[in-house]
Amino acid sequence: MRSKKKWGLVITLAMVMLVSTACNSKGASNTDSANPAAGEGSTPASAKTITLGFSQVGAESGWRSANTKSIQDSAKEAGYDLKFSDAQQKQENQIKALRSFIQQKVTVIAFSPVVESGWDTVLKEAKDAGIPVILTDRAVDSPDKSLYKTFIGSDFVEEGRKAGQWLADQYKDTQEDVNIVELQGTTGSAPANDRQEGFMEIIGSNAKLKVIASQTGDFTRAKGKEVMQAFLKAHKKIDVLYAHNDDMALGAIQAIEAAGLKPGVDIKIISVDAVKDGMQAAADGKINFIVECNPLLGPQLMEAVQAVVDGKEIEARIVTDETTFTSDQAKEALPTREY
Ligand code: GYE
Repeated sequence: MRSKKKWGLVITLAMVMLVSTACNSKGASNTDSANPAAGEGSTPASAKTITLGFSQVGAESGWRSANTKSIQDSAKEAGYDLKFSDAQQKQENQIKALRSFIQQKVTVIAFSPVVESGWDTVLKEAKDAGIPVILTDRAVDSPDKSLYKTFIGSDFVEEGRKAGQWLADQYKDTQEDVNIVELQGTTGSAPANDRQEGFMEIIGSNAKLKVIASQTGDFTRAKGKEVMQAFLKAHKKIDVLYAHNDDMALGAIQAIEAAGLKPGVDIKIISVDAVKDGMQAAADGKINFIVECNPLLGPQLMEAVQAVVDGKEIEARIVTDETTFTSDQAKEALPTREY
């Protein structure tokens, strides 16, 4: 009995020693492989938690809410530590947010610039601090392309062209003037500038298509409604409304109905985005044509962040795929629409 016990103790001790050596060596090799730069006393960013500082424009539209959710969900899925900041549509707030990200030494900064101009100084500060910047959704007009790694987002000029093309096709045989009013997005923003440019480029070839009034509705429903009310007061004959986003079109629809007119019939409506509420209005025949603008940029952004951190080559421009919807197509697409 005694000797059996003794041998048992010896075996147990031997096993404990074996296991602990195995653990130690495993632990050591783990550390080494996870941190190839350990000997040099620094950990590469890819082995640490990536901190992503994201400065969002605001919460002005259905598009923006879907975009924010996409970024938050994808960052979580990628395991990144997301520092999210809402600029409430003010450039000064975005500049403050970017400076605070620089101070916090985040791994990567991404942002959707509210307007196109005025970014060079702060972008230079990020570059000097060695923090890579990725633009999403909206572009900047900085001539120095080395200030950011890539720009992920839609081709807004093309969106404007698609809107113009639909209109040009509808009225190609018109003998009468077609009076168009335009609700522009936020003044100075890339989508407002570009959606106007693309639209004018196409309709410019038919002299009957006339933009009789054009004003900003700041991409919001409330402003869209207010400006449309003013348009209706000032102009007797309005044939078409071109709104740079669904939310402004939805606000304008309220103003048109309040004036005793039928949206989609008395006044044809074209808008951009194709968010659920816009698609519903299209399915109801109140919006005649929507150009899609995809807000689900989160997965592409996280891929780009990883590539930048890993030091991989990255395309300077990543364009999102988009389509268009007539009323019938909107009706068909609505039940499976994600946002
Ligand atoms: O179309 C609008 C939003 O920048 C593409 O911003 C975005 C635009 C979008 O407020 O609804």
